[in-house]
Amino acid sequence: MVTTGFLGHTELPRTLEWRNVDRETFLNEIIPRDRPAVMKGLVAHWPVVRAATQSSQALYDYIRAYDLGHPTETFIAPADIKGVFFYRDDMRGLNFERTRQPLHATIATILAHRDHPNPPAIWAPAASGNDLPQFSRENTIEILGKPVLPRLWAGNAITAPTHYDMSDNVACVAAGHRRFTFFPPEQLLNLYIGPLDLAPGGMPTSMVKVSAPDLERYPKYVEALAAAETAELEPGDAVYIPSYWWHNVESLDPLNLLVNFWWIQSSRGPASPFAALALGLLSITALPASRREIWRRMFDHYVFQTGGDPVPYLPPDRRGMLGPMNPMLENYMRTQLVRSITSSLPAAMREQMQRWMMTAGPSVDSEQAYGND
Ligand SMILES: O=C(O)CCC(=O)C(=O)O
Repeated sequence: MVTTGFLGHTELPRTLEWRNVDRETFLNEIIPRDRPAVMKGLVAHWPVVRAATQSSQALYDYIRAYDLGHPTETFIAPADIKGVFFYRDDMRGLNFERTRQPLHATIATILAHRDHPNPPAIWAPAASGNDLPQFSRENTIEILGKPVLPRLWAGNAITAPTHYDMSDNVACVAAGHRRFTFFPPEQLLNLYIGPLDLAPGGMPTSMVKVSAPDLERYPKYVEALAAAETAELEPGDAVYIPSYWWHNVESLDPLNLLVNFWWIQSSRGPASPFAALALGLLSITALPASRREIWRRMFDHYVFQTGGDPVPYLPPDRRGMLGPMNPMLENYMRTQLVRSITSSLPAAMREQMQRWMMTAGPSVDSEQAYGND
């Protein structure tokens, strides 16, 4: 492995910092940059931060008092993964086991291993604030201008490998220290993304381990590093992570708690762009190059609208799916899509899938450990 002669991830330029951030500063200075921004002390007043600053036991007691006790997804792995929740070396799965237990039970397990020299890696990612309603009422941020459901991330010294989320994010450190490494969205090619349908936290993830990059295998990662920046947060600090920014997050203490707020600031359509990518892979990638090229132009014209309004010559109310969306049109398009993608399935499966997709569909939670909506 080559690891000399390049900037280590801890030596990168620092993410810009703000102090005393209020909603105006957030809206007028931070969001328009469309880059990560550290907001020092944004949540230093939070009851959970005060409890964590007092002691780990006080933090546990605080969470225990408010946790309704619903099981939440929890990842556990032996010490030899060195805290990095990742792919297995043979890529035939992930290097951890999943279980479900209440958040407070996970914190108790972490504390029980606290003085162990080689504890297992333990991580409860994205526990829902709905399972701790009083917590969610007491620890809020004003800068978003509306209530947003918090998610709690508790773990020992673990690493969330480099991934992006489709939601914007304000991530607040409640306990322990966290090091973020950020890469701009356009570094996609230099980050060597793993399989789109198998990723440690559900979202597309870089194959490069930030703490020990294999530059022989992933040489262009050096270019990603040249565009990267880093931030180390302490309890009470927060960081704004714009959607699609790749981030690797290292929890640095024996007990760490992050509370994040995923929200969507820009307008968006009623379906997921990620689903469009999957459908593109199903329908276009296998076509001959000349046909793919036709579709590339079709997408540029209709979807990306690189030439502006694709149908200025049609009256606005006669544009069908090229016009403004409304619930009837949206339902019609969904029905057509479901028919089209299920048509080649065996009858029983097709009927079951059509019933499922046209009624409830998967719940947001089951799809989105990492905000893949
Ligand atoms: O800090 C962590 O454990 C991961 C958090 C994260 O990936 C996020 O807030 O999007």
